[in-house]
Amino acid sequence: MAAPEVTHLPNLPNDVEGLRQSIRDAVVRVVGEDPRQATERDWMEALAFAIRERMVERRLLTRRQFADEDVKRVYYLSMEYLIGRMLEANLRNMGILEPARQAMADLGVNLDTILDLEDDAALGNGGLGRLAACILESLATQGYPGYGYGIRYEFGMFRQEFEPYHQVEHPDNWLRYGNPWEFPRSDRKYPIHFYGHVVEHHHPRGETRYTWENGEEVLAMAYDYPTAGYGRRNVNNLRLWAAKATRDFDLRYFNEGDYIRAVADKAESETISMVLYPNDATAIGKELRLKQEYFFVSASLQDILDRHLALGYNLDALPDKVAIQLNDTHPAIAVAELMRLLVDCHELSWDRAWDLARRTFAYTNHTLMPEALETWPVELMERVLPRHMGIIYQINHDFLEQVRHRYPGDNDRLARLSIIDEQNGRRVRMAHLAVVGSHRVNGVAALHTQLLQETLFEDFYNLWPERFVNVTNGVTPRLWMIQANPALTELLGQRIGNDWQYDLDRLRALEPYAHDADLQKAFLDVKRANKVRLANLVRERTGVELNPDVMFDVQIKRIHEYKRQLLKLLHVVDLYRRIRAGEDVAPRVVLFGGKAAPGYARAKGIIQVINEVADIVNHDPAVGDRLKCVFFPNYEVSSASIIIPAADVSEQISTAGFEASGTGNMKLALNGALTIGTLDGANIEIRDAVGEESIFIFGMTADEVVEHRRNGPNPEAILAQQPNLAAAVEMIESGFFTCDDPGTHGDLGRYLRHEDPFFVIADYAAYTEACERADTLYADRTAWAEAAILNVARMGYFSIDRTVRDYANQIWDIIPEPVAPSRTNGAA
Ligand code: C3B
Repeated sequence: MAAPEVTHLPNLPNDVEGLRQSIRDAVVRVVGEDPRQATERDWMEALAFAIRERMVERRLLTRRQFADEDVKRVYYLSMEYLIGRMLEANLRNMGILEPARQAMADLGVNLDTILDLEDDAALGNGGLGRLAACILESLATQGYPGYGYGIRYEFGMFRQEFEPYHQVEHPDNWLRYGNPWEFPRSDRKYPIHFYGHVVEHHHPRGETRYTWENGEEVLAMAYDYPTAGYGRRNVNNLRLWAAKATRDFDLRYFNEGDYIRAVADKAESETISMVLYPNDATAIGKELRLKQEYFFVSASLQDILDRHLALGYNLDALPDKVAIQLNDTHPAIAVAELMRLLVDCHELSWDRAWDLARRTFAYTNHTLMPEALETWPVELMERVLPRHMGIIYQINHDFLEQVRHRYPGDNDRLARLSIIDEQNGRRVRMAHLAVVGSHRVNGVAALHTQLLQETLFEDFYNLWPERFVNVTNGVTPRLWMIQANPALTELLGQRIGNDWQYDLDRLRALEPYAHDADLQKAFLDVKRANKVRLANLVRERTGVELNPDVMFDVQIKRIHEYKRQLLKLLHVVDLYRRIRAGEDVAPRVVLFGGKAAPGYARAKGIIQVINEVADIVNHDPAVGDRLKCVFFPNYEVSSASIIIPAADVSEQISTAGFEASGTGNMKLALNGALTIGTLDGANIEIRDAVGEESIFIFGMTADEVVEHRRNGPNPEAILAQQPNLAAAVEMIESGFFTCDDPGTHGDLGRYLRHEDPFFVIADYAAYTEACERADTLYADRTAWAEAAILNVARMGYFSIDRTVRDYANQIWDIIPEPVAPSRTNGAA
């Protein structure tokens, strides 16, 4: 045992005086600047260091308690974490936001100015990455022993600019000034192998053993990001891996005297963690991507096994002490890697290892889109990960044996279920590997899980119905209400107290006041103030003036054909034409935000045409305040938290059957926006929760979409019957909105008239009818306020805390372990 003074933790004070002291000291000791000359950025860093020393203290207390209590831990493996800014969130969750504000003021610094200096940590594309960030925050808030693993990308999601109409991508150099939140762990490094070949060792009595030889080696080094729970002392950890060259990478070239080549090779091996692939819901199929996936999975599993053994557990206890969640198929190679570690490195028998692996893993599917389903050519897998290819063959062999016994002679079924797709040039189906290697598979909304069972995983569902569960997504109220919408948070506090911050179902206490005229007025005042805040930001970013007294109609999400930004755009063009023709239309601001994958030409074309239409509409004196159209540039977490509280209407208009869940729909509804939506993803559950009168549902159902496709859609026939829609399409394709080449939009016209793969034309009439219902309600301010208040009151189910409890109870079998106050050495 070490002496008490060695094991003692510092116990830093959290009052204004103590914080001021820490911040002032940090300017000198950490930033290395004279407080007399410190810049705002120096103060920001000093503040971050003062917070992080408090976070790490609680992190260590949390870790000690988890070890003492023998807890089961969950590890969340995700290629993406879309965290956003950390300073304010950490201050809030640590419970020191207000004392820190005062301490900074005492030092002559305005906290809000400082908060605005921070870059977003954008290590994700969209919904999937943001969900991962919400889940980590909730795990800590509810006191669950839960850890994230991912990649420390040097460049996150690209920064989007318009030049002037089309999207241009700029690198997101988010680490350029260093990062005060991370703890580099130079002692936590694991070797990661690629390429080489497998050698078999036959043992006369016993199983054949395999070694993976030669090839290349890269090191994965850990960077830790403490994650604080709100209103609790628990601080969990997000561990991100960075690639580092091994020391002997260069021997060969150094010996040959080729110094430059040797150093260039070092840089090459470090590219693994260099950049996030900016693709949302499309598989990339590049060798570097496979290497990224394996890199972080292998490092994470080695680390998990190390910790498990260091805590004194044996490997047979793995499923009792460890749950591993695969966030989509991106980490699915984990199934083969854990087998390799258990069988080749720890010398377990194959059958024992397989039993442990399957009971440890669970897999979340986030999409049914065929182009998002990852498959790797067998040839590529054999070259990059030869041992894993062998393991996958063995897993597949054992699995298909089982299927053969269950369905003798059904070869079609075998081919459909096989982990290897023999039809398309032999490919490894990662989703199949994930399902076979997991004890639970979940979809992310009720409809999505149902469709998984009926379509993508139908054969698996028939085989193992007990493996399939639904866990509907959620969002964290700490970021998406308390931080994003302080004015509504304040109002809620006055009316119903603050319990909802921990238990979002308590928002229901608002329901009885929905017709209260005072509350309605206060609610509308809050919304208006939030619209003014957004209008200021829009003016700053785009120069466009918005009138906060008209409806703000918002569609913010990745640009994708199935999400149907074109449907909203046709509505804008239709309204514009009618205004020019002297018709009286309800005034609105239409705001789009979102990025297109750089290689997704159709999505980039959609951005361009929206920008072109916006430019004409916003400058036409005949229009004035009746219609404004804005494409908000570089939509990210920090701008989402300004846009969402200002929305009156939330556009959730994907083609039914395509949006797995959506989470923006939840954030907007929670902030009092009314949804115009299809019966898709979680919209259905939102409708069930808020009631028909607080949502504008329209369009084909998922079944009708299938039916419509089967009948052979005919957009031209529909256009012939809808003169307004036909006129809008014509206006676009005729080049009305483009200044340079009028032919540029001819292609878009052809696309809508002849292809229309996501049924924008077929759903248009129903869509505009839903918009008109919204306009009518909006004109009645009392009725609108009531509906919006009820909407807020009934969104409790969509808290990420409920989502995380569902995972904990149905999948992980873990329980909360709140850190006891006594453990904090008496600290508040
Ligand atoms: C998204 C889906 O498109 C959303 O419907 C869903 O709400 C979120 O995941 C979270 O579950 N998704 C994504 O952002 N990236 C993918 N590769 C696949 C799905």
